[in-house]
Amino acid sequence: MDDTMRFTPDEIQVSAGETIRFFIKNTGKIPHEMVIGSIADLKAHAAEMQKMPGMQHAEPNMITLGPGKIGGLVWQFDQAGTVDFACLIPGHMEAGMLGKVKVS
Ligand SMILES: [Cu+2]
Repeated sequence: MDDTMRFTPDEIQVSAGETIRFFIKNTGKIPHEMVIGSIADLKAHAAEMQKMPGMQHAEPNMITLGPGKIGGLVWQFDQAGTVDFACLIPGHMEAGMLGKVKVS
């Protein structure tokens, strides 16, 4: 994750049923997060965060990392299809900070 509002890579291929451990590094100078979900859920969550700046949250589908920090996120992809992920810090997803996991 970096301050150009990008995930690298922003597209990941996995097989249905696989459990993936993501190792994530924030190489930027501001906090970023990775939240896994459908694009509809991500947008709803982003709207909530706009209303409550500085909202603290910790759920199994997400991680927030400060500048220079490294973290992990484990997620099982059960079904074939596309799962989205995004940074829900206000303005980041809108600036393009999102990606896709293609499950086949
Ligand atoms: Cu971000």
